[in-house]
Amino acid sequence: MPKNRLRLVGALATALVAAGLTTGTPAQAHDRPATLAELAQRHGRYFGSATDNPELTDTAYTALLGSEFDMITPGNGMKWYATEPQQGVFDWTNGDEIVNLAHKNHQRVRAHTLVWHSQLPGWLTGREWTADELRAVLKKHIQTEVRHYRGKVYSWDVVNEAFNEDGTYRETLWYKMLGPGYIADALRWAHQADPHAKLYLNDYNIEAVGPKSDAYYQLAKDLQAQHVPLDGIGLQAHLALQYGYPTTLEDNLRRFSRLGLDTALTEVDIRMILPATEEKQAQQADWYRDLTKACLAVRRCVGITVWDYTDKYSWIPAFFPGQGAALPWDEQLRPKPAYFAIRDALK
Ligand code: 9MR
Repeated sequence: MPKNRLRLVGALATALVAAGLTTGTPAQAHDRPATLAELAQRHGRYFGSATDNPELTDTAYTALLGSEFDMITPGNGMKWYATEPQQGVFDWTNGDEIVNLAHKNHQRVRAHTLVWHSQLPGWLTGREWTADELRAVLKKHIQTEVRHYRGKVYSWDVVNEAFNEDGTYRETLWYKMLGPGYIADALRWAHQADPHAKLYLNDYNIEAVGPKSDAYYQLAKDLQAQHVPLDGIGLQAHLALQYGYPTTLEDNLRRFSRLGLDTALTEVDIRMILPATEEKQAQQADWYRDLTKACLAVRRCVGITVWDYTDKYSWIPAFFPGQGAALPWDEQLRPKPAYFAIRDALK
């Protein structure tokens, strides 16, 4: 290129940079809208998303996952079937992939989940155990997994979905063989393996005050009285427009706060019967706004996680045929009214 042409190109580049018109200039970085994570951080909260390993090849998806959120939950990668597929043989591939990605993006991890009745490997459910055998299997699983992720995750959902709707204990393999004490044992074992991880009990349909959330309230008090390490209660918040908004959510969060416990909305989605009309999307947006405000109103509600962020990867359509559109971004990764309502509430 002749010298004067070069000079002209140089001058043009300087002018563009001064006008903030090239990508990556400070002016433009300043103008980009704050992410949900940044908005939540102004309140001392996080805003998270679940994700799952098969989705991580979708680069448009991972771009938003890596930028908009500051907390990540593996939707499946840390569950028992994935992490201990044969007895005593541990596989960290899926969990590690998500933890490494999160850390690369400066995100923390809500780890999920150690003790559950679902997604257990065949070797565990396919035979009978004595109580002593089962207790040893459970302890080894918890301690090996928690030790593996020690120092790498913010929290653990130690026990998931332990109660029935009426507040009685769910008759899981664990409860039937070990009695209700399996919950305290699990918390103690997890605490030994990583004394810094926040330990949670996590369940759905406990957003409102009612028999099921009452059961957690009572259990939390009992565990505290026995000095069992418990840091928080996770309210999954898989809501559905057709069942109504849990109007006592804020009161419910507050009563757990008063026990000195953290709370979090851990698996938020708000499904609807399809088609997703404008009216239903507007109502959904109101609910997202309201639940965000409820968390912000209660000091110990530490953050909100959506159960993946886009309808493209939602679990809902497969589990509730004819329902869906539950998340703040649509299947094309375009933000929906719900996304703008969350921003609103965080501003
Ligand atoms: O998102 C998970 C989905 O991919 C699995 O197929 C499903 C199997 O039960 O589990 C989903 O996650 C669940 C979570 O682990 C616990 N709370 C309910 C969630 C939705 O089912």
